[in-house]
Amino acid sequence: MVFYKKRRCIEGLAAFTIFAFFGLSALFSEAGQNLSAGCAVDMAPRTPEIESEITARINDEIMIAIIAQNVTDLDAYQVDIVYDANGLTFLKSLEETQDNQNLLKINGGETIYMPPKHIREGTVRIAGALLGNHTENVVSGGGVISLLKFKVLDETRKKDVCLANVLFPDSTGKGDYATSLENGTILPVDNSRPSLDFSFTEPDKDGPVSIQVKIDFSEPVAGFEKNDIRVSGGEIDTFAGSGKTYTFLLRPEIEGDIQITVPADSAHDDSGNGNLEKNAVYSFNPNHPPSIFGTPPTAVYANETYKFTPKAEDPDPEDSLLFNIENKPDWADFDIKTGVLNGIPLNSDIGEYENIRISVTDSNGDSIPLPAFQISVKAIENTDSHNHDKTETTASKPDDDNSGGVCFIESVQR
Ligand SMILES: [Ca+2]
Ligand SMILES: [Ca+2]
Ligand SMILES: [Ca+2]
Repeated sequence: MVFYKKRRCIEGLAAFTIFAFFGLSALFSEAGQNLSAGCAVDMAPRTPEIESEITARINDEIMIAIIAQNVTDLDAYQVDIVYDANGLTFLKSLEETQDNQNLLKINGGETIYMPPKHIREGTVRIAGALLGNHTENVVSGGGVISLLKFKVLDETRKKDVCLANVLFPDSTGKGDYATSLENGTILPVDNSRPSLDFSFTEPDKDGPVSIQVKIDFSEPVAGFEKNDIRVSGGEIDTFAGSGKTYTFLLRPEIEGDIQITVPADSAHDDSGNGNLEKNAVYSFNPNHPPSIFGTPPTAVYANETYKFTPKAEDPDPEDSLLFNIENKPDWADFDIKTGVLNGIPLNSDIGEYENIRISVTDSNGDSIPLPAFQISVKAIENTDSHNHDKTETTASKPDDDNSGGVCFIESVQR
């Protein structure tokens, strides 16, 4: 992966030029204008890209490259490298390696590469130049101008390697300071083990019984597969995911608690740290539909009370029940909490009330109806010979009967 993160290191102005540093000014050819030149730290010189970050462990010896960029007719350079002296020890600098030819040499010129100079704690200065005054040897473009080797003293924190006072001088003693600088960083070693969390999405009550399970790791992991997940009481379907997030469908095989486990070291992070074990329990309690019973009276005399109370149950202890009615007669009231249908029809209500439907619904929306029924509201017959059946009706003797006759209550069972 290639990063191009810029960092600035605070560094005092270099008080002297490369000429004071070398004392070799007479030997230099003339550099071109390098006002737009840049310089970068490549933390991994063996790859062609410029990497701004690497990870290194304590006691590792790391080589970094200093890259001149966008130079014109370059024949000399001077660069200060400012590093974290508590986390790194500077070991040596090199003009070039087998893998990295020095930019100044690409046109066949001879060079001088000065020994690195520790100008203060945590700052080393490097410099190099073409020898002689051969304009055909000056170079343009970009490439390695120096390599530096450090030893890592501390792997627990980030350590920066910054550029300062990057000077591309000319033979007059003046130089152009590169203003576009790309620094490097040594990242701390990752010793942390990935952890993970489960989240569950409740099944759609109308769909097939499956629970959407999401696993979120604390950092990207590799090597995590369906077979890494142990499930007791269910099956895994349609496993997918990468990096930090994975999903699958859990198909329950039992009612009650389903155990899910991701064992330790099922997956690992970029540094090879295996994950911590994680257990979860999903309580699978599918809804059971309610049931409703009762035989509504199907006839009532005008001016008498009609009352029907259905009985309903639900196996799920958490569920509460609500009743509903369709085609309720206008003369009756209906209580959605008890299901009671209750009223006194008047003479004006005499007639047939058909297709009355009472149903009960549980907290999960499952609904069960009674068979549709009808109620006949009849005129009172002026006779003594009616039988009473009060099993489902509440009889009440009228204290005022407009018809003047004797009142009887009739309950007609379906
Ligand atoms: Ca590289
Ligand atoms: Ca980690
Ligand atoms: Ca239920």
